[in-house]
Amino acid sequence: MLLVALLFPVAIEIPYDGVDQDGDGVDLVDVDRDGFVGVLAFGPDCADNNPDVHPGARDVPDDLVDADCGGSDRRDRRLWARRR
Ligand SMILES: [Ca+2]
Ligand SMILES: [Ca+2]
Ligand SMILES: [Ca+2]
Repeated sequence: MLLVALLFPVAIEIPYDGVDQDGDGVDLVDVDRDGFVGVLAFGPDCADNNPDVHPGARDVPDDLVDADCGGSDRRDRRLWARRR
């Protein structure tokens, strides 16, 4: 297998460039493989390097991470009401 790997090196796939470098038939547009295409390929995944972040993911309030790609981190209204 090592000889085969040396004779036919697998090309490194460059995501979002519209070119299928590794010959699997498609350009790589879901780098973290969470099932959502990255925004750089006009998909909905706002963090295509983090499988925990995608539309529909649970957005933990006030952790400064927009986990559901809703545009901003969720705020815990009860917590903010208490602080006032
Ligand atoms: Ca590519
Ligand atoms: Ca993704
Ligand atoms: Ca993601």
